[in-house]
Amino acid sequence: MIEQTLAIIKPDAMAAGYADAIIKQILNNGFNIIQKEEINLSKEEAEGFYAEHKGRSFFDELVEFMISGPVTVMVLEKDNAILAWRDLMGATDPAQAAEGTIRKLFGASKGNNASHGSDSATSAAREIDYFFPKTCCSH
Ligand code: IDP
Ligand code: MG
Repeated sequence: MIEQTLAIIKPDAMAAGYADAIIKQILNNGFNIIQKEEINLSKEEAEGFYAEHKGRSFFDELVEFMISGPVTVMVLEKDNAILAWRDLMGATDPAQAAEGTIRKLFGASKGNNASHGSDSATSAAREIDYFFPKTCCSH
């Protein structure tokens, strides 16, 4: 099934100059990038985006990281996009991520792991709507 998912190139990867290489990987893997915007998240936006993690030990660190510099937010589309993008990113911790994945190639640590991807259809609909209202399938 053709799906859409939300991808973010996180501040670490943006600052290191990896954005173009990551976008190249996305296109090489057959995704269509149907929305793309470089933005600076406010603290409130970052907290709201990661609301599911509120109360976790790493929440404050995560929010500070996500507002530390610009990010690129994108809507990716292809067959099974949600799982396909999670697979291409690799495991949350770059040390555990498979060879050739984006987090393995460009991530430095479990926190600074270069990219975000929606983890389910429900998350994808919410996250796409969070940054690109009226884009996703839920409308
Ligand atoms: P995911 O991004 O692979 O879905 P989640 O468990 O949803 O992973 O965590 C969201 C983000 O929070 C991670 O991508 C990472 O940036 C950060 N994070 C998760 N666990 C830790 C941790 O133990 N220490 C620091 N940051 C973490
Ligand atoms: Mg997650």
